[in-house]
Amino acid sequence: MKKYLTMIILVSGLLAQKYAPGNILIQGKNRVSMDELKIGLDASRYQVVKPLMKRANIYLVKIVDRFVTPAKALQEISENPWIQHAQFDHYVSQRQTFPNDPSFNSQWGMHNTGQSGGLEDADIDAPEAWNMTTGGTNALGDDIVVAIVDGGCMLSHSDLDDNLWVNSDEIPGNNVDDDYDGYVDDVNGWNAYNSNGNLSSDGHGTHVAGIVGAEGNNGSMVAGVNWNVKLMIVMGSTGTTSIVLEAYGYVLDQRALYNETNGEEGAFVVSTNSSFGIDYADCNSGDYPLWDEAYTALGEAGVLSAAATINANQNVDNIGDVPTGCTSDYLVTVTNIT
Ligand SMILES: [Ca+2]
Ligand SMILES: [Ca+2]
Ligand SMILES: [Ca+2]
Ligand SMILES: [Ca+2]
Repeated sequence: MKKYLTMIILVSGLLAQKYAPGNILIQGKNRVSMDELKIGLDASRYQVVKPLMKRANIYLVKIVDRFVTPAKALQEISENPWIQHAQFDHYVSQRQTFPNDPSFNSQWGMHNTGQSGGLEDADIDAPEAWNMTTGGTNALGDDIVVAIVDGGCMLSHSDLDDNLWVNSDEIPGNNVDDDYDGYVDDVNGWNAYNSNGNLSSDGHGTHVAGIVGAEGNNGSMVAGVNWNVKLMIVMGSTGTTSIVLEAYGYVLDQRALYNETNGEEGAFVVSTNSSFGIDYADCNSGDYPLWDEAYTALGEAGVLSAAATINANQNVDNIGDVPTGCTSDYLVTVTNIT
C-alpha cells in the first residue's frame, strides 16, 4: 500500500509541474482595460504583471499570496466578472527528441547547430522527426526493414548488430535454401557479386548502414536516422549493372514474398539506398531502361528507393545521371547539404 501511495504522490507531483505554479494567464472581457483589471483583482493576492497580447487583452498575473494555491487562484480569478478566460501558464516544450548517443553532437546532418562550421539548421530535422517516431514495427507488428545496397557491412559492429535483419527461416552455412525463397543461406541479406549469402565487411557500406539505422539512444557511438530498424545487407553497388539489378532483385523478392504471404515470409522492406551510379550517363537517353523499370517494380511492391547523385559539381538536371536522373515515381534523389 505504501508503494502505491508513493506512486500517487509522485504522479501528482509530476502533474503539478506541468505549469508555472505562481502564474495565471487571463483575458479581460471586451473593453476592460489593464488598469481596471488591476482594480478588479484583490491586489493582496494577485498582481497583474504585464500584458502578453495587449490587443487581445491577455495578461500575466502573479499569485502574490503564498497561501493561495494555484487551483484556488484559478477558481477565484475565473469567477471574476471582468475576466473572460483564465488558465494556467502551462510549460511548453520544443517538439524535438534527442538521443543519448555520445557522438550525436558530431552528426551535424541530423541536427546542425553550426558545430562543424556549417550553416545552422542545414539538416534533416531528425530530432523533430524523432518526436513522432524512431522506427520500429508496422501496424501488423512486423519489423520495418531498410535494404542497404552497398559494398557490404561489418555485421559484428556493436552499434549495428541488434539492428540487422535476420531471415530466421534460413539455416546459415548448410548450402541449402531452407526457406525456399530461391536464395541459399541468405541469413542477413545477399551478396550479388558472388550470388551467395556470404556477406563481408566494407567501410562505406558500414557507414551507410549506420546513417540509416545505427542503434539510437543506446548510450553508444552514434544514432541512425532510424533508431530501431532492421538493416538488410545487400552487396552489389559496383561493377556492372547486372550486379546492381541482382541486388535490387533480392530486395524485390523479399518484399513481394511478404506481400503475397501476408507477412508470413519475406520482409517488410520499405526502402533501399543507392550511393552508386554511372557518372555522366543520361537515364533518359534510351540506353538505360532497366534502371527505371527496377525502381518502378520495387515501388509497386511498396519499396521506395533513395539515390545519391554524382560526387561532382554538375547540374544533373541538365546533363542527366544514372540513377538520379531517372524518372521513376518511386525514386527519391538527393544531394549534399552543408
Ligand atoms: Ca534542424
Ligand atoms: Ca533462402
Ligand atoms: Ca541455409
Ligand atoms: Ca548508438
